[in-house]
Amino acid sequence: MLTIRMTYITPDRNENEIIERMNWLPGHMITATKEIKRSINLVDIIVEVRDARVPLVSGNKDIYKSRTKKPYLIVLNKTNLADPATVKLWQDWFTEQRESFIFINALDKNSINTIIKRSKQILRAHDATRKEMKMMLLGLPNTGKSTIINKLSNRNATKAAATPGQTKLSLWVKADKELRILDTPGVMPPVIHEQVHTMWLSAVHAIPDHIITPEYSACFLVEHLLENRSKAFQDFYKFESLDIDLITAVEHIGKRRGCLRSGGGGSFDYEQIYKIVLTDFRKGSLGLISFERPPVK
Ligand SMILES: Nc1nc2c(ncn2[C@@H]2O[C@H](COP(=O)(O)OP(=O)(O)OP(=O)(O)O)[C@@H](O)[C@H]2O)c(=O)[nH]1
Ligand SMILES: [Mg+2]
Repeated sequence: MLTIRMTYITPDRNENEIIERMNWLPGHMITATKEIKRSINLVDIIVEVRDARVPLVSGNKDIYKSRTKKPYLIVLNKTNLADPATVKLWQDWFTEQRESFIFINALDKNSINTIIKRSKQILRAHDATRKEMKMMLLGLPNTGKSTIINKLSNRNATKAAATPGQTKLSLWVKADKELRILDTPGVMPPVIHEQVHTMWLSAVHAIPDHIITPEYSACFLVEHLLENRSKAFQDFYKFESLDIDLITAVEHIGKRRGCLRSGGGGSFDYEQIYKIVLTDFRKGSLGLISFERPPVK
């Protein structure tokens, strides 16, 4: 198991406590997982929505795929936030694996329409006469399931929002005469084996910030961007050089964004800096970042 350094800025933070939280699986997700497994029989096609920046680690496929022979489409969403060169590597990899997959950006309607096109193609390969389609969308929290359904049905049929764990109950939405879609609550895999995977999932906000803490998530991101010599990160916060340590980088961001504690004394409001870093990253201001690369043969 790859162990990442968990001693960030707050000196007395209990490292074990953070590691224990790696496997975040609240009660409603356990119930939802059971319900999803039951509902699989009601649908014609399963569409699993993942995050294009972590194409395997944000996947849950084995849980469901092993239980069904239903047609299965993997949708890699938020491609507009992923590194284009790494997306290309993944496209080749998924093609080699003979998976049905598409990379999309759910904020773009054309992109969303490709889900319908691909699903119809896949279904017709099973049953050439089929017109109506019942589709289930599943995936980790915050991957964009509800956004996709709202765009497909042209209304806010189900709640979509920037915090993970928005959808708590499954909901059928009629998109048109021929298409009904089941929105399901985002659920985490039962076990995450690698600490660094938890950090990736927290960075892309599949796990809420209070679980790993904004400090660990933001510091992980700053270290990742420093190590990867991110030009966009350097330009956005106007670093003269990226040959600096974590604390210097965090305090530089604090200075630039005026994150000083009230009452003077020149001490930094670190919590404010962490929130800024996470928000800027998730908006895409710190560049197009892919965390995971395809497995090497
Ligand atoms: N940049 C970007 N943001 C997206 C994309 N798709 C969805 N989002 C945003 O991601 C956030 C989560 O979207 P939701 O549709 O609520 O995600 P969900 O999968 O339904 O989440 P849960 O119900 O919590 O499982 C929202 O703020 C969306 O606007 C995308 O392709 N690109
Ligand atoms: Mg949702």
